[in-house]
Amino acid sequence: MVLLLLGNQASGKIRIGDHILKLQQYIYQPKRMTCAYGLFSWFEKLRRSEKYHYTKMEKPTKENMLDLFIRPGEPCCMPKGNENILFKISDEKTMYDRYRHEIELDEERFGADKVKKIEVRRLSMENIDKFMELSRDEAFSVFVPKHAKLAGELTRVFMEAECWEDFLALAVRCRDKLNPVMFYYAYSVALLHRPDTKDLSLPSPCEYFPNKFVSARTLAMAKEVAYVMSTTDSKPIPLREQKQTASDIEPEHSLAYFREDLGINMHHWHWHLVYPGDGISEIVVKNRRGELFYYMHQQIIARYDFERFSNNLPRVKPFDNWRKPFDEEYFPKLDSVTGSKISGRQNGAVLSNVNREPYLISIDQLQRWRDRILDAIHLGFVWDEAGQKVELTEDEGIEILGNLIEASELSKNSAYYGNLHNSGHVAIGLCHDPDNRHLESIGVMGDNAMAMRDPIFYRWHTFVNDIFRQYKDRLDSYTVEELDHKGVKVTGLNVISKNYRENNVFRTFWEESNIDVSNGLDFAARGAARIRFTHLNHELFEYKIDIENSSPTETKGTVRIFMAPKYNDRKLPLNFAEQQGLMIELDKFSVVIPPGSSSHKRLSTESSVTIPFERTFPEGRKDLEEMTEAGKSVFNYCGCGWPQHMLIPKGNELGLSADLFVMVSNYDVDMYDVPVKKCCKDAVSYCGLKDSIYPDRRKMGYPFDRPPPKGTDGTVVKTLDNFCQLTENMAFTEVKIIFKNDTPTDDDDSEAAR
Ligand code: CUO
Repeated sequence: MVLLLLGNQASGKIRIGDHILKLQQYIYQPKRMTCAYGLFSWFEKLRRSEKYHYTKMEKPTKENMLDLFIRPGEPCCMPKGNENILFKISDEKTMYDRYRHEIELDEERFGADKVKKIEVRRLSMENIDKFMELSRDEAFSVFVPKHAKLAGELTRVFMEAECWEDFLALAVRCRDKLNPVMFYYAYSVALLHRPDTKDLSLPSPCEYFPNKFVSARTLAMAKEVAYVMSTTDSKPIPLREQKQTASDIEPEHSLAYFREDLGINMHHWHWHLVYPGDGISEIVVKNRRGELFYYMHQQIIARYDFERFSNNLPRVKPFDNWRKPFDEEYFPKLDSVTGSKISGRQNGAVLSNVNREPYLISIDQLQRWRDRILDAIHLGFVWDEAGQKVELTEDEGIEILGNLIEASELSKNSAYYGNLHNSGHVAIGLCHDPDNRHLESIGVMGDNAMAMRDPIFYRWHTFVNDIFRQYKDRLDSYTVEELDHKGVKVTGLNVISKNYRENNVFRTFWEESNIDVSNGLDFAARGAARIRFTHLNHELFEYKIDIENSSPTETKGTVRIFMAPKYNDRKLPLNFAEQQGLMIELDKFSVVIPPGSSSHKRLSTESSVTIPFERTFPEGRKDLEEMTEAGKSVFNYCGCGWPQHMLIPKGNELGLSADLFVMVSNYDVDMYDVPVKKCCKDAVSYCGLKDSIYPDRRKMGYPFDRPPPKGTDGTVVKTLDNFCQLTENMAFTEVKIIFKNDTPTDDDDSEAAR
């Protein structure tokens, strides 16, 4: 009979399953049950194998690698995305221990014609158990050396896969077994760095880990909307950063729009993916990596202080007394990827020794590391692991210190100088439960996608920046020759608002933008779930720089645009030394300067420090796309860069005064001729150029990274005006930043949500 059935099936006329089901119904009668049990089991196996016989398996495409980001908590055997993609490995029993039987039912649940099976290569991975040392529900932190090493090792495994198909096979094998945050960290780093995958544009982390960016309460509402609406045009759920984490009683909460901004936190997450501290050398060793660690974080602090002045708050104080209770509490209202609540920090909490595997940090040790680093700075050299002196030269010093203080794998001597910055993140992140007696996991300071939400992040990084500052203060000031571009004179600097047609005014305002987070809502219905973010933005503007070239031939220059507040929070004018530390870079680009007078224009959306608006908020604004080339090429950006909507600080309603500075330095001295490679593009100033050396030979922050030089009168310059008088290729102009406080109301919220 079986042969007959198989024969009919082979002819393609009869489905074997139909006959087997009839046989099963016959055999299920009680009297025949016992004797037929063996036969039934065999039939059942045959029936299940038939599904695979009838379902077409497809070969993966490289783009399928991005499908692994969809619903990271749902196993690979659950359909992913609009195409309902399922990843299959022939020995899948080793993959889905919990769902060994259930996964075979997938087609019955979703319909065989509605799923698309992607057949992934069978590839053994002998050391997978090693990566399972970190359980799935433990908090992963790249600031913890043991975690960073493990993630670095996993990245190495992914990097060494012979082709992207093998890489995909390994990733599918690991995805459902390993700690999800560690897996996605290592997977993303490898995707960004492998020659055969670096052209893929990674999804925004908010789309697959929305819990790191959106409050648990809002996500619960998003799940409800996804379940009820199940259409792509459901109304967005408002997330009001200004109301999300604290009330106005807390003065620091007035900065929440900056600290909790989606784009800023995504930038920080992405920066650490591009510059991991551990892993194989082709990932970690990057041109001027240590210096960029210093500069990118220095710019964050300068921008934060600018925002503080916008809100009548004083500059952030360094967190340098580690025995004193914290002044600022923070309660993030976020859940971890695995569902537990991310702990907050009470007012009066104190830093104490951390004694919970794998976190072991003593404050005495932190102090020793700090003192040894300061000794190195003031002696002018570090001791390397071989006991040799390595001089902190003008050229290499900042690079050595960046890697030493962070500390990355490139530290000259991690046994002696330790792991100061990373350990500080961990110790602060665990101050609420340093010995694990309450089984609370690490706070936001332990996660680089969330750390910038906490006010203490800025105090910690101000402390770190002050160490770098001590090194910079020991260097010579720039000479006139080092600042000048002979024959080049800046004769005019204006900024023109495109819509208002007014000079030297930046206009800022609140704006609302949506993101669909449904790809990150594990085990929820498959409808769209759009969250509406309220964020700062500014009117599109254009710089106009007038230059006079007195030489008879054309020349090239590097235009460097910075801005600093003019007055402090008490409305007192800032001197040059103070303004130097507050200068935020707005743009840097090269120009060809013909002989005589010329005018050069540059749009705000072309900034070298930002990634396009649409990269943060993919729904984007169509009118912007029409206006700019940057908008059109948005998907050529890899994702690292300051968000365009946060380029200009908030200012205030009366107009915050600031100094806009421009320098046209000598391109022949500044720039390497860097070949532009065909791949996605990051914001160069804060992220470097992918696969290339950093495209500026000057030190990062030039010309404001050294002590103030002597002015034309022979005394140290005291004002920006004195400084600009040193050479003709520098100029500044006073600008106002006017903020329009048009906050959407609660009524708008409720209407939008329902
Ligand atoms: Cu980016 Cu402390 O390194 O945050």
